[in-house]
Amino acid sequence: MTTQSPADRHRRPLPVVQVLAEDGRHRTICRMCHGGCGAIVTVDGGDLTAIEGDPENPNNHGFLCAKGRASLEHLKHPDRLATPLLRTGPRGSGEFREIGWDEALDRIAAALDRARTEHGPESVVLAQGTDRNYQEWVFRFANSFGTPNVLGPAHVCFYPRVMAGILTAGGFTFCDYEGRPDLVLVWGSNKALTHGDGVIGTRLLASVRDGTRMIVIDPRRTQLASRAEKFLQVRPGGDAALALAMIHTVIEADAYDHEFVEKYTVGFEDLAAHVADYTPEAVAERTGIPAEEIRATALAYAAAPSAAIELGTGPQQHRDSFHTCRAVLLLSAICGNLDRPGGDVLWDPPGIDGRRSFPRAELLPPEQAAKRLGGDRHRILAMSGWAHPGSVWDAVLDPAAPHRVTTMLVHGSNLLLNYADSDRIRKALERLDFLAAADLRLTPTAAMADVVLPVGGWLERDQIVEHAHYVAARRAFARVGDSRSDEWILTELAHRLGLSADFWPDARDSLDTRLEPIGMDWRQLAEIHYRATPLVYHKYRERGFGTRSGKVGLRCDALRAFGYPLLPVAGPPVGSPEDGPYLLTSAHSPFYFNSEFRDLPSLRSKEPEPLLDMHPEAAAREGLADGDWAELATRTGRIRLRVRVTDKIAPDVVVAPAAWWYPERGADGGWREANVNLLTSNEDENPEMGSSTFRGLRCTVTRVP
Ligand SMILES: Nc1nc2c(c(=O)[nH]1)N[C@H]1C(S)=C(S)[C@@H](COP(=O)(O)OP(=O)(O)OC[C@H]3O[C@@H](n4cnc5c(=O)[nH]c(N)nc54)[C@H](O)[C@@H]3O)O[C@H]1N2
Ligand SMILES: Nc1nc2c(c(=O)[nH]1)N[C@H]1C(S)=C(S)[C@@H](COP(=O)(O)OP(=O)(O)OC[C@H]3O[C@@H](n4cnc5c(=O)[nH]c(N)nc54)[C@H](O)[C@@H]3O)O[C@H]1N2
Ligand code: SF4
Ligand SMILES: [Mo]
Repeated sequence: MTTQSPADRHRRPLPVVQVLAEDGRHRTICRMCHGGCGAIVTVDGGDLTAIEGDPENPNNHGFLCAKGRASLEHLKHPDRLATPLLRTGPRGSGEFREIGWDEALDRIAAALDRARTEHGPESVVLAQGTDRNYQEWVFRFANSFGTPNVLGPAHVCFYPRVMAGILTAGGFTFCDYEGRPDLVLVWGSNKALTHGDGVIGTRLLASVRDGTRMIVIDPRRTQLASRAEKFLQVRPGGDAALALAMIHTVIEADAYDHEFVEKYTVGFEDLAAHVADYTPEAVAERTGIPAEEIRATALAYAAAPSAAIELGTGPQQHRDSFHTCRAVLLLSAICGNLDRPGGDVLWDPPGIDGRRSFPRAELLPPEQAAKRLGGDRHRILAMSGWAHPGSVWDAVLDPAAPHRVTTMLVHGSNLLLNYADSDRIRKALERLDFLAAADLRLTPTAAMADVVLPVGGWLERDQIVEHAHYVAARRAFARVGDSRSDEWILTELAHRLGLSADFWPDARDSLDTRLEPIGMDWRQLAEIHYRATPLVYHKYRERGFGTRSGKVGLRCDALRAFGYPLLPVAGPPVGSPEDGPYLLTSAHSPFYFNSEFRDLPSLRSKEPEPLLDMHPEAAAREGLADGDWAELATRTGRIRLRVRVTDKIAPDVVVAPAAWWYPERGADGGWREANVNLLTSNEDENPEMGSSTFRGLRCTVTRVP
């Protein structure tokens, strides 16, 4: 029996890095984050020796951030999993023994098959973290297997915005920096540091350098905020009220785009009547922004010849998430900014067998789709194809649940760190009959698994990268130990479970098939590396909007069937002052990617400890000084963080980092010490999307002696 915990790494041999590419410089696409920067990898003397930004890539023009530059450190890290592991000790103990791939896959297939026979395919949950360009494989596997239950962070990560877009305007929008907006509203997004799917922050900054004006709406005075012409320091959770008051102002001042509203929208009169009560004065306290500032911002936005809204996760991790996203989209629509150059452009897929078609939703029988967990409570989330996390934990823990969950296969998600109420998740993972996890590392979540599968990271797989404005080839340059890709694993499991008809003999064969619709094969794409797809504006003039009415639903009639409000509303704040004097929010770190990379020395040295941002007045009130340890608590739990005193936030707001753990602290990674999701819960989730409240929670802060 071997013990596989990071603390024991010096006793294990370093994983062997097998180099698959010839000596030379090779172009590829970085995936240390969502950004999709062009990168050049140098192979020299049979080793991967350097990585740099690709000056010819139109997305990043040679830029590579600190995380991108740490890619080889990540690839060759001593804690990389090199072989499949079978659990030998209690769940979470980190005691495993090495096994071969055949045994690992046979065991997982047997567990999935047993669950399918004994409890129905819906008792198997496929979990998937934030998208890493293989998400469509997880869905295809689930649909083919017959389970409607794919669990992911969609409810807090851009799906409120995606679904608001689809239901309102027939698609989701992204900012057209190429078209040089006159103004950009950066709303709860830290884009310059977090980047976005295929559209990195440097595009925003380049546009600002070229004259785009910028207004930032954020509880923190971020780097972007200090460069903006206006900064609105919104209270966490105040965004829906703010957006509605901006709509109110634009309509009251008659500053909207009459022609667009008349020709291309439905429900304007209803919207106007609905926002009548959302005066800037009425929302000033809720939003923390003086009425005059709200008015001035709304009018500046409406007056801009073209304006784009960069809407981040800040406003999407809250009970109002869906309504906020709808309200922001309506603001854009009535000001004529939809699908206009320099505005909010509707996503048009680049035509490959990609995100939309590859999952083969039609493989899932309707009676199985009806068993999607949370589908009765969070109808829009279910409609988007995702199971609701809180409902999944219920289905594991409640023996009387109508659709029990007994088995889970996790591809790239650190569940214990990233979902609300981590203690409850831990109980659920303990209760499962069988848990398998595919990851690069033995995370606190993978340490709970019965079988752990080692996967290769972004430098270790041939993959099609699909974005609105390009298709590109990510290449495999190395293999670490005996690790494999998620695509390979799912294909091998499919063959063992009688699902071969929906897959390929070898996962790599799929690459050619997926490119067929654009008249290419993988070899050709790999050769040209990057294929731009030109943006088309004003698509609605010919095709209409992809909604039932063909117009933008200011009043969203599609919501009637679900019993949800047809016009966006701002709910009351979550919690009450008795729960604590501070409003807690969180943000993603510039140097980590969610729970990843705290084990990479070059990045850890930049942010060695979990920091709690507090205003000087608040720190003084609690007897805390910069660098002190403090206990942060909510009704749900308590954690310890180091205080950083800063005047970049309001006196009654505190900010904690998302997803902090200590990879150096043994198998459980100290996951209960600084994990902000020990403080969050499945209460207060919104009906539409089930979004957890990660932003705007009542809390207390006390000194740790
Ligand atoms: N309180 C609070 N909670 C949050 C957030 C917040 O802001 N505040 N943010 C939320 C958001 S936006 C998101 S997206 C989620 C993120 O939730 P997750 O997606 O679960 O986040 P990660 O921590 O990135 O976990 C990903 C895991 O996948 C592994 N991995 C990396 N690449 C691959 C690969 O190619 N294949 C496989 N199989 N594994 C891989 C990594 O080692 C890591 O362990 O967290 C959410 N949770
Ligand atoms: N470096 C790095 N890059 C990342 C990630 C990472 O962890 N690190 N994670 C990736 C993932 S999965 C995602 S989803 C994206 C997220 O990218 P962003 O959307 O930029 O995410 P955050 O930094 O979590 O939040 C953005 C801003 O919202 C603010 N905010 C907090 N609460 C509120 C609120 O109530 N209202 C408003 N208006 N703003 C609020 C925060 O102060 C922060 O500045 O980044 C991706 N890229
Ligand atoms: S921004 Fe993201 S994609 Fe670009 S170099 Fe950094 S980690 Fe890689
Ligand atoms: Mo995310």
